[in-house]
Amino acid sequence: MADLFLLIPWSKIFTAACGCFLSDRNYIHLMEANLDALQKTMEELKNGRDDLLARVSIEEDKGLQRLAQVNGWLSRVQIVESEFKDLLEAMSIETGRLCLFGYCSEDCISSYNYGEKVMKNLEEVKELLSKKDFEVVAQKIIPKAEKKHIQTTVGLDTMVEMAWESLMNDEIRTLGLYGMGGVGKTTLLACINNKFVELDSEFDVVIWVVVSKDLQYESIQDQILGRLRLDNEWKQGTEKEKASYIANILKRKKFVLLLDDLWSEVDLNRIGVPPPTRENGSKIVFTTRSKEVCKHMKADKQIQVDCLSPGEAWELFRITVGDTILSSHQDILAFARIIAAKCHGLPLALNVIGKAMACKETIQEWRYAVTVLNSRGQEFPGMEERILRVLNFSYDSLKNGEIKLCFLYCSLFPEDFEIQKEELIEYWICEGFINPNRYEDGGTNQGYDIIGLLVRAHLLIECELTDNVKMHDVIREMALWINSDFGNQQETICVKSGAHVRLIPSDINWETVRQMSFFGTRIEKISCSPLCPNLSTLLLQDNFEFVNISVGFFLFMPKLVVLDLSTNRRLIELPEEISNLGSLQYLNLSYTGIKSLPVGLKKLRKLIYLNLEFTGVRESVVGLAATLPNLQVLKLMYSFLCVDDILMEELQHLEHLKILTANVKDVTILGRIQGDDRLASSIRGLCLTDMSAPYVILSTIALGGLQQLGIMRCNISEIRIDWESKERRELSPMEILPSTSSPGFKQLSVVYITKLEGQRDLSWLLYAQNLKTLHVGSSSQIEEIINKKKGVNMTRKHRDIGVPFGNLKSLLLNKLPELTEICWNYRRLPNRRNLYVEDCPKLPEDIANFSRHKDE
Ligand SMILES: *[C@@H]1O[C@H](CO)[C@@H](O)[C@H](O)[C@H]1NC(C)=O
Ligand SMILES: *[C@@H]1O[C@H](CO)[C@@H](O)[C@H](O)[C@H]1NC(C)=O
Ligand SMILES: *[C@@H]1O[C@H](CO)[C@@H](O)[C@H](O)[C@H]1NC(C)=O
Ligand SMILES: *[C@@H]1O[C@H](CO)[C@@H](O)[C@H](O)[C@H]1NC(C)=O
Ligand SMILES: *[C@@H]1O[C@H](CO)[C@@H](O)[C@H](O)[C@H]1NC(C)=O
Ligand SMILES: *[C@@H]1O[C@H](CO)[C@@H](O)[C@H](O)[C@H]1NC(C)=O
Ligand SMILES: *[C@@H]1O[C@H](CO)[C@@H](O)[C@H](O)[C@H]1NC(C)=O
Ligand SMILES: CC(=O)N[C@H]1CO[C@H](CO)[C@@H](O)[C@@H]1O
Repeated sequence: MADLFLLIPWSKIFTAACGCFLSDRNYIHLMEANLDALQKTMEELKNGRDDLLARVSIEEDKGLQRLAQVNGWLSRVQIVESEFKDLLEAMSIETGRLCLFGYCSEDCISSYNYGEKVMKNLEEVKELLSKKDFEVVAQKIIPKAEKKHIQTTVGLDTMVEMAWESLMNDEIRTLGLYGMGGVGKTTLLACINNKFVELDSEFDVVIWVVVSKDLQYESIQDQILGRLRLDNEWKQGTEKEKASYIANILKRKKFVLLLDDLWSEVDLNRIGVPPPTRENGSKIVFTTRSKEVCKHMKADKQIQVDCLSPGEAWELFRITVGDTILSSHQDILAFARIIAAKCHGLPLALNVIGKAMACKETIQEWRYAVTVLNSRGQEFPGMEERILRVLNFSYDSLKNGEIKLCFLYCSLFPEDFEIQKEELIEYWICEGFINPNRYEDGGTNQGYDIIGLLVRAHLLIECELTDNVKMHDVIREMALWINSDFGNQQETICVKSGAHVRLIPSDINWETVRQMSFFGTRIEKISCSPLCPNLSTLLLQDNFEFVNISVGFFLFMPKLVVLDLSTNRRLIELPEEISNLGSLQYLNLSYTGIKSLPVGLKKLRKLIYLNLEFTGVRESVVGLAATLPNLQVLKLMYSFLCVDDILMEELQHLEHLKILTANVKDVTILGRIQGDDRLASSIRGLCLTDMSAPYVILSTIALGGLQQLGIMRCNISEIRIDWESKERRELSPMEILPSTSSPGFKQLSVVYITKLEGQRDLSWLLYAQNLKTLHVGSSSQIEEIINKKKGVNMTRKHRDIGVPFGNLKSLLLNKLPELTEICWNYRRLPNRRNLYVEDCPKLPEDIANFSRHKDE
């Protein structure tokens, strides 16, 4: 309303009001002028505030914290603005008065006061305006505490209060929380953590560390340093160096260290954590399943985390199942109470079983559940065992055998390990758990469907931020336990992970085992030749001391379908006997030291997945198509193998190839790949390497599935994006989604560019609307990432190309001596949380400064 009023010119109103007895025309003019000025200045102030807020938000996205001065200024602006609004509203009354009762003295006095207020407001606005140019708006801080996501705290509130009270007691420096798995210790710790966030306590920093069964000091140190330092330089340090970095920082701070899931004593000294003394007021809180550990850690106080009381347990179960189902029938309610009681107040079990029951709508299903839970009548000594039995019901509720196998398979990965969804699905396909037929585009929706199902059943946990899943450790134990109980006590899944495994243990029953995992151990070499008639999966990745596999090892594994040897950097060769693995379908050798492939590889005719990314393999693969005719997935990116005429021909002969990542050196080869519809559409990753050419054409249509693009050591003056040449071609029936008019690499999410010459800007990146990660480095001619003219031109042409880098999550720029600008509307970029700039001397100060801070 007030705004509408502004449309009527002041002068007219005042002329109509004319002769007030103070009818000092000067006064009226003055007031008129003041109001005019006030509106203009206020407008300026608002713009100033918006600009400042934008600046602040950029800094805050980088993890900096705004200065108190800035906050003060902003709240003053708010007050002044609301005064201004009042004045605007009063204006209609004032002018009304002037018009109707222009001669009444009272009204004139009120109008005089009004004028005075306008004056005052104007002065304040002016003053604020003069102070709007803050040189610095925010400063670097490490957040004191980071909020944790908590699902539900039913029944935990008193526990939290009790733990908090103890912790605030000066006499208590180390607090131990112990209790069985699944009882909610981690949630309790998370509640404590969040209390620090909410209360803005006097502690300098609250650090959360996941320890877990297989105690690894370096991992603990990495988590702590990741929290304490904004740079990355410490990453190269040895354990000792890291300890001294940690000690150096923490000795100056009043800290809280939250250690989740201790299985044995942790030597704080070795980590570098100074003992929390009374003077320093620092605190350590840890959770563990064992009371012993509390003693060893010399906790000043131990608190047992108990299961929920029957009332609380029911409450949690009720909420998890949902009232709609429970109230649908009196009997269901009764059964539900019985089932909830079976969970013995263990929150994990209540959650998991509750979820399993949430989709059961008939009385019959509920009755069946009760029967099953009752039938295993034997009593077990340990609570945990009983709980596992109960959780087993949830497993039992999984629809079919394949889904169960998919679930059990996840227990092969180490505790707390985040499993990439796509990776998991590849394993499942090879194991034959899910439909091996890929869609034309290489996708496998069935796999994602099952993952979704397991997540909803609380059997897998979706990781925050990443596209990964993991298992609660009790659920993982359950999976291992279920497995050990099958088929007359014969173990079919065998998991040996963790630092303590240095040799292949002798207690493995190779005869019966189907899935074997030595993921992340300290094994140095394998020198046995076991008979494994039923072994189908062998996971051997991430064993950083692993150097050699003996000749006999692969001799008797006739059913092996999955062999993962990736991330064994010291492994440089494979025995020829790998040729005996006649059933092998999946072989991951990425990140190994392997430089040449054994000749025997050519006998693996059933292979459908081969990964050589990041290896030193360089020999040509003549005869690949003839020897490995079933390959569906071939990953060669960042190896030394480049697509040349020979490899090109081989690739064209791989009839079933659906997913390819490759390196290309030669422009004409690149053109030929894009000209071959089938081959081009299989490309997921492409690295242009050592290429020298005046221009390169990349077609958004031919390379529609491109997810990762690398450019290394190239001299290319122009990268042209071709988005129309095939645009009107018939859509293949698999393209179910309606094609939108906007051109671009819809799938492209990662771009790495290093040593690229010949280009001043990378404006073509605008065609990667969904880019999440961009690293550009060591390129001497790049001046801008996105050039304004080109960018504006492009967004004008394709309206829906949208904000450049609208989805960017990580931007790393280094050694770009000529870089002056990232993007013209850089300030509007969302998600700049992970911006790293190093050695870009010409970048504007506010961006460069941030990286300078990080280097300190
Ligand atoms: C767990 O559930 C499976 C599947 O129904 C069943 O075969 C097995 O006997 C159960 N295990 C135990 C120990 O109850
Ligand atoms: C192959 O191994 C690498 C390194 O461990 C891993 O990142 C990748 O996801 C694996 N690929 C698949 C499909 O499992
Ligand atoms: C191997 O698996 C088959 C079929 O599942 C089974 O019949 C056989 O007993 C297993 N062999 C051993 C030694 O466990
Ligand atoms: C691996 O072991 C074989 C014999 O078992 C030996 O010939 C070979 O030199 C070893 N390789 C390495 C790298 O130790
Ligand atoms: C890049 O190629 C151009 C010619 O295409 C050449 O003049 C220039 O020297 C090359 N730059 C580098 C760094 O090799
Ligand atoms: C803008 O686009 C037009 C054609 O669409 C082109 O002729 C012109 O050169 C472009 N301008 C710039 C600066 O790229
Ligand atoms: C950047 O840092 C320099 C010196 O560290 C300082 O003088 C300058 O004011 C800073 N600029 C901004 C915009 O923060
Ligand atoms: C932050 C703090 O108070 N640090 C002190 C902890 O105690 C040691 C010695 O006990 C002092 O040197 C630190 O200054």
